[in-house]
Amino acid sequence: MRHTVLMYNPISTSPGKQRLPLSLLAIAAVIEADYDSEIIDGNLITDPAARIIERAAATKAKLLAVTVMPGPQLRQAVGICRQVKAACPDLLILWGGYFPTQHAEVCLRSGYVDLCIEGQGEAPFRKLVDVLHHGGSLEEVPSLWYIDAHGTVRETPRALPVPLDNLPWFPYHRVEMERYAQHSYLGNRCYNHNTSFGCPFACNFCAVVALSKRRWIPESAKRMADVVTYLHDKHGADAVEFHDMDFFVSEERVADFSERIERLKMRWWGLGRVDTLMGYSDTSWEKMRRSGVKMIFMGAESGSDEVLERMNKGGKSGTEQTLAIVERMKKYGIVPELSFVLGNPPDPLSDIEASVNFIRKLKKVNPATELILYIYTPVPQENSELYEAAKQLGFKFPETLDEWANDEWSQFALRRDPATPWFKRTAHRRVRDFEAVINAYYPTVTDLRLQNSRMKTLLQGISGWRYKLGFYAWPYELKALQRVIHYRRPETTGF
Ligand code: B12
Repeated sequence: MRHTVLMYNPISTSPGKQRLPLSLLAIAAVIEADYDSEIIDGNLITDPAARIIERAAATKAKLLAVTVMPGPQLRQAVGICRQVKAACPDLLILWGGYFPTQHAEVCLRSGYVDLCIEGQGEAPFRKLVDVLHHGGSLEEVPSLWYIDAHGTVRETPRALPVPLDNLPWFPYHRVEMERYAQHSYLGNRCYNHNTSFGCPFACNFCAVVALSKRRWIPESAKRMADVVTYLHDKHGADAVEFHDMDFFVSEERVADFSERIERLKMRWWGLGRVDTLMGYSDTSWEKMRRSGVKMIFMGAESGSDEVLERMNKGGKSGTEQTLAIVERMKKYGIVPELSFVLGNPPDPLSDIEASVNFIRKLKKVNPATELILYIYTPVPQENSELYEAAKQLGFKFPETLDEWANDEWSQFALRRDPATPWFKRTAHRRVRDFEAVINAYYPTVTDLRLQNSRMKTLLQGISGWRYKLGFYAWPYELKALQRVIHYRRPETTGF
């Protein structure tokens, strides 16, 4: 008899914008040969608790595996898991992904999360499922957090990284593929995929470090191309978003992949580092262009080299490199999408000013550059200068899941107005006023409705004087207009 494992992807996005739940597909893949899995996606249904409770009774499942990242996902996961535990006390609830990797103990102390797996999930998950269904001890499961019979929180050693080519393909038949085809600036049927795990760098504002401990484990160019070809041929994909933490670490892999998929005439998007991409040869850029890359997301982070140093960006990062990459990408007609992490402790206003001036320079070099302005929110990391500064200024993470799920901490995770001790109203206003002006003067290319429209001309006309004079305060007219046309900021649908 095949046992069933239930899986739950809490809501993370607005209806109609859902992406394939890759985290769950990745772990479902490693049990597919011997177990059934059912993926319940909170982005597709209104009452996930009722569905989970009903499916637990029908399948007699022993385990509910939940993926959790901070923000809306965590908030829904808290409410739903508490409800499910009350209705099905014998169903073990396992959390994995970004949030439990960083805050496992808080999860276990909730009383309804029984187990957490940290880091790369496939190998520990397979082992855990076998132990639960066929016997064995939890101590044998790597990367696991649990509470032992004496009420002590236990953590087993991290699993060794598993090369992605050694893992099975995602079991796409476990989800309704049709419901995840997205219409976006990339294409009419855009799917998402993930081709590597981790990142070799240790930026101290980034949650990826805890997850992958500076390892980067890629899928081969051949397998990448095979998966993309499958999505194209079988599911009609005309575009792909790659959700890798760093898609571009290996130039050879990207160039090889680009050559392999050129014939498909698809469009794609991925995330990489400025310095890595500056190191790519013209030949590789040309191959990428021909293969259909339309936009590349990169962390510019700051307009101050001193702040970049404090962020431990590593490599050859620097503002000169960022200016050079936007210029280089202009030549290939590929849009640079740059994210900034503003408002760092202890002096948020000075780093905001440096970045505002730098962004103006970037836009002058390449007006198509897209901007995402995040506010620094700490992540737990050892030896992190920024986290240490934050703690000294009174920052402390919540100690219960209920606190994490309240309004204030849910807002924190969105990285727009985190209410950290050093980030005051004046700093918040400065960032959002500047954002209103720059978004009006240079509207995003990802909003299909704004392409060549009269609205775009209107926005630019009204904001022109402000942008030219550098006068950003009180842009009420722009904010009102942006509300009327439902201006879509890139980061509300991105990362
Ligand atoms: C896709 C994605 C989304 C999707 C949602 C996906 C979904 N599940 O429905 C969308 C676009 C909606 C989204 C939104 C947000 N996101 Co997001 N997102 C990502 C992204 C790019 C990829 C995640 C992914 O699918 N990877 C592929 C899979 C295969 O890898 P994985 O998730 O790591 O899973 C592996 C392990 O983690 C583990 N695992 C994961 N889940 C589970 C579960 C179990 C049971 C087990 C055993 C193991 C396990 O095993 C898997 C296989 O090894 C990551 C960055 C990144 N590249 O990782 C950010 C990221 C997770 N997001 C982040 C954030 C903060 C958000 C937001 C909350 C805020 C924001 N704008 O940034 C928003 C919410 C926006 C809103 N509308 O309110 C942050 C989290 C930061 C942190 N402190 O932890 C990240 C890390 C981005 C970043 N670099 O800062 N996101």
